[in-house]
Amino acid sequence: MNIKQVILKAFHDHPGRFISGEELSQTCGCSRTAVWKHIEELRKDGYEVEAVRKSGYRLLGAPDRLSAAEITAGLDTDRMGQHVIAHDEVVSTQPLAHEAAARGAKEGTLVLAELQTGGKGRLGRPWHSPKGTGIWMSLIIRPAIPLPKTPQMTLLTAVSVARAIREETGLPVKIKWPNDIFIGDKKVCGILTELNAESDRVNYLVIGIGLNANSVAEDFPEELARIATSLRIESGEPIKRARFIQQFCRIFEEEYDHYLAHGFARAKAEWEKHSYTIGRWVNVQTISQRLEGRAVGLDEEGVLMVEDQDGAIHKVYSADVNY
Ligand code: BT5
Repeated sequence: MNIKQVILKAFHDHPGRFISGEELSQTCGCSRTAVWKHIEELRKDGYEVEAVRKSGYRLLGAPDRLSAAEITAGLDTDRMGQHVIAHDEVVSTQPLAHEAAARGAKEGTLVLAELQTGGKGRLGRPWHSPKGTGIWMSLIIRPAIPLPKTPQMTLLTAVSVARAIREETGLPVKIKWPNDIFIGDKKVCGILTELNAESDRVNYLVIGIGLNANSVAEDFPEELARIATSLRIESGEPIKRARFIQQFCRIFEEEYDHYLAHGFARAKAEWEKHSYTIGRWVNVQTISQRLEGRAVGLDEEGVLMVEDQDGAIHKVYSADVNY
C-alpha cells in the first residue's frame, strides 16, 4: 500500500472520527508534513477532508471514482481485489488483464477503467461502457482445476455478482444462463470469461464483468434502451461503485474458496435458486445444433440441461439461449 492508501484505510477504519496528524504519521511511517502533503493530494482527487487544529483530520466525503486506494481501503479479503490496476480510459480491460497475468500478476488482481472505448462481449459482440457510469473490470484468477470445469467459474461469478446486488440494493436479480444478470426482463450485467491454458493445465482465467451501475436511461443507445437497465434506474438511487466492488470481492472470494475446497454443489444450488432460465421454454443455438425445449436445471458440472418435447434431455455446454 502507498501512503495515500494507508491514510484512506485509517479514515475507513475510524468512520466520522478525527485522526491526529501524529497518529497518521506513525501509521504511515512518515513525517507530519508528508501526511499533510498526501492529504492535499487526496483533496485534489476529490476527497473532502476536514482539518482542525489540535484534532487532526476527518474524512467527510469520497468521490465516486474507482481508484486503487478507494477500493483497497475497506476491503475485507485475502486476495480478491488486493491489487488494483485502475485506468481512466482503455479500449478494453480484458487484454490488459491478460498482459498483467502473463507478467505474473497475483490471483485476485483487478484491472478496471472508468471508460472502455472498445468493451467486448462474447463472440466479438460490443459491450457499451460509457464513462463513470458502470463497473468495467477484469479479475485474474488462477484456479488449479481441469479445463472442462472452467465454465463453472462464470457461474460462480454470476452467483457472486447477483448476491452482491441483492445485498447492496435489495433488487430481485436473476441469472440468465450462462452469463447475464437480469432485473425483470432487462440485462444489468454481463460476464465474459477468457482462458489461458496449455494442454489440460489452466494458467489463468480473466473474468470480465460489465455492470451498469449508475447509468441513467439516456446513457443507453437506442438499440440497448429496451434490453438494458442499471442498478440506479431500478432502485432510483446511485450506488457507491467502490463499495460494490469491495462487497463483490468478499463474496466471490468466499464462494471461490468454498468451491476449491468442497466443489460446485453450493454454487449450483444458489444459481438454480436465482435462475431466470430454469423452467422456461428456450431456443438453443450452439455452433453445430439448434434445439428447442424446457430448461430443467444444471447437471453436477454446471452444464445446462434442456428437455425437448419428446422428453429427451440434452446437455448444453456453450451456446446462446433465447426465449
Ligand atoms: C456479455 O457478452 O454480456 C459480456 C460483457 C462483458 C463486459 C466486460 S466489461 C469489463 C470487461 N472488459 C471488456 O471488454 N469486456 C468485459 P454477451 O453475452 O455477448 O452480450 C453482449 C450483448 O449485450 C451485446 O450484443 C448487446 O446486445 C448487449 N449489451 C452491450 N452493452 C450492454 C450494456 N452496457 N448493458 C446491457 N447490455 C449490453
